[in-house]
Amino acid sequence: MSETLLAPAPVLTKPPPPRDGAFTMQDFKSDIKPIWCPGCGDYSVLTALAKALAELGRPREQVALISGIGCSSRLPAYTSVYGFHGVHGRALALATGVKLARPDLTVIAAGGDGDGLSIGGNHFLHACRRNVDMTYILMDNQVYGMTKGQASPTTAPDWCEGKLTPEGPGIAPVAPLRLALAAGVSFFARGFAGNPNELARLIVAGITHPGFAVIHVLSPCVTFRPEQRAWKQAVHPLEGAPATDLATAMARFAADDGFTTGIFYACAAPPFMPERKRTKQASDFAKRFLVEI
Ligand SMILES: Cc1ncc(C[n+]2csc(CCOP(=O)(O)OP(=O)(O)O)c2C)c(N)n1
Ligand code: SF4
Ligand SMILES: [Mg+2]
Repeated sequence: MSETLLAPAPVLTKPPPPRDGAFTMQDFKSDIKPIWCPGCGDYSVLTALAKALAELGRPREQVALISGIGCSSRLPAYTSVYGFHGVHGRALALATGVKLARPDLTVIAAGGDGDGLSIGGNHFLHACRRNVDMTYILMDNQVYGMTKGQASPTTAPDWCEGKLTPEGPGIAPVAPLRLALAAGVSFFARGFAGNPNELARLIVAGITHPGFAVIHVLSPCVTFRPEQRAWKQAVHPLEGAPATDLATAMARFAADDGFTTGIFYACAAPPFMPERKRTKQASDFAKRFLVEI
């Protein structure tokens, strides 16, 4: 990885897609070759996202993809939409700012379980209750992949392979669904990287939902959690239409084994979008940072 980091920035040569409204998945992928480990679930998340964007048919300059830090947070570099590879745990804070400043954009945040539920857990709670109209792709591999395999908030208490927790973390994992429902989320779906077509459908549903939509993706880390290859056999579809009331959604959580995929909850709640009067220009703000010498 270090060699790649030291390499000169690649020149983006990809021509813009035709403007006739017909996009393909390839139009939303960049020319940069992902450096994820072979077999990493994140490849399929990229494919599902590109497929979803092609289906939605929004020109790539009208979409912003914001991430934090982690293997999963490399996602923006591999797409052709506007991207911001931000600071660890701050994807949602950054995405909120982008959406409030540019409500015309389709704003998507993406990142890992460590990024979104550990250092960024506070932002996750407040994004759920604030209900800004954006979509969060939470790529969960139950480990800190990028920093070589430490336990994350979603790691099972008895996982003993992490060097920092040789006897296992020993505490109950965070359940993103329960956390999101308790914090007031208005849309929650779970997908599996190994089912990119279903995942693309869930991402489209999340983007078209008016409000904050969480797409919780089971995305295996084949390097530090090779046993997650068995997730393919464990996932199963949710039965029934999305719950529209909290009690039904909570009951679904109670019956959930963590491998159910589909839309758990979608309720109508007004998205947060303060009325803004643009009395100041960007240049007025820039003047405040001028240093006279
Ligand atoms: C402020 C700060 N603290 C810690 C780190 C080190 N760090 C980088 S990525 C990461 C965790 C990544 O885990 P996750 O978000 O689950 O992403 P994954 O690599 O598993 O996709 C950590 C702790 C950092 N970059 N910045
Ligand atoms: S370390 Fe894990 S999460 Fe990171 S690229 Fe490799 S397989 Fe994917
Ligand atoms: Mg992770």
